Amino acid sequence: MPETIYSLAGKKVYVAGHRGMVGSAIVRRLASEGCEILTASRGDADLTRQAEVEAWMEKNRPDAVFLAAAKVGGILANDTYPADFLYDNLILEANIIEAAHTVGVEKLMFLGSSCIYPKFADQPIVEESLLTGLLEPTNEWYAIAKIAGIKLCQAYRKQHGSDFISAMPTNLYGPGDNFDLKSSHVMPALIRKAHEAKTGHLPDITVWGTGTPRREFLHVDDCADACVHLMKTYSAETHVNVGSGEDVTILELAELVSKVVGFQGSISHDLTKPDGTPRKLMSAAKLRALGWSPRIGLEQGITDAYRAFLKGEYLERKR
Ligand code: GFB
Repeated sequence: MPETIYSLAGKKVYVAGHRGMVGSAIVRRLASEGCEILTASRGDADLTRQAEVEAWMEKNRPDAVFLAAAKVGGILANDTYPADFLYDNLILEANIIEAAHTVGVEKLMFLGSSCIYPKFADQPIVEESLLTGLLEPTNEWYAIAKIAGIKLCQAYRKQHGSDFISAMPTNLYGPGDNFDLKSSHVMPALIRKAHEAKTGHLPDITVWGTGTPRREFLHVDDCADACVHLMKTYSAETHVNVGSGEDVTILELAELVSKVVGFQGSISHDLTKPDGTPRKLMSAAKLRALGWSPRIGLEQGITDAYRAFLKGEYLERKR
């Protein structure tokens, strides 16, 4: 195990985005770190309003920050609301990073996404592929905002010596996911579709696109564990991929979800919906070398996500 260079014990740790799937998983994971967890509801501070973020940071003065707040969504939401995905994410990350610098936060982790990489990057995608080619058009707006977040962390490190680092999670799923069929990612959508087809005795479920794109998935509790690990052991300019190191086709995923849910019907396709990037398997080499690997396999993780869905542990968003 690599040495702890930043202990969270006894620190005031602000989790921005604590009500989201990733932020809430980080809050759960931090429970065993002996730190004081700080969260801000929308009423405490609207993260898109600079003055409110500054005032909240001045008042609460965290030692460390996990920047997991973001406007997120699946392929259709990204493609339909480009202004929201670009503006909201740019503004909230800029507000939090600048305010963190102003109040002297010791360490900050910015969370991005695997969509920052070029659409046709060599696979598995190494961290150095950033900015070497054109982005996938369905989510370039979100990707540009996330690339700006990485660059903000690098810029504050370069200009001010700030210990601000970035982690780039792959496609995440698990408790607290968004199961709204228009705005969700593929995993929660397929879980919901398979469940409703099973309970409604429907003959099939519909998969968007051709089913041939490949995606890598990581359970959100593994992601939270990796983020805490990096926060304690990593300090450098380069962002770090956070993934499982394995991918499946969307059709294979639909079959696995059907198996877990117990849906035995067939799978049809809606070819009016986009496929998006053909493949985005990130290299896990750097994170492995830093001493972390995932614990939750895909089938086990889907079983847990389905359990959470049945218990109503999810977010329902309009978009
Ligand atoms: O998860 P997803 O929406 O996002 O879609 P991306 C992944 C693949 O699953 C695409 C297909 O090829 C979709 O066409 N798919 C099949 C479905 N059925 C469905 C369905 O019912 N719902 C959804 N949503 N997809 C997102 C980016 O890209 O990934 C974000 O738009 C972010 O910016 C996120 O980076 C992690 O993997 O294509």
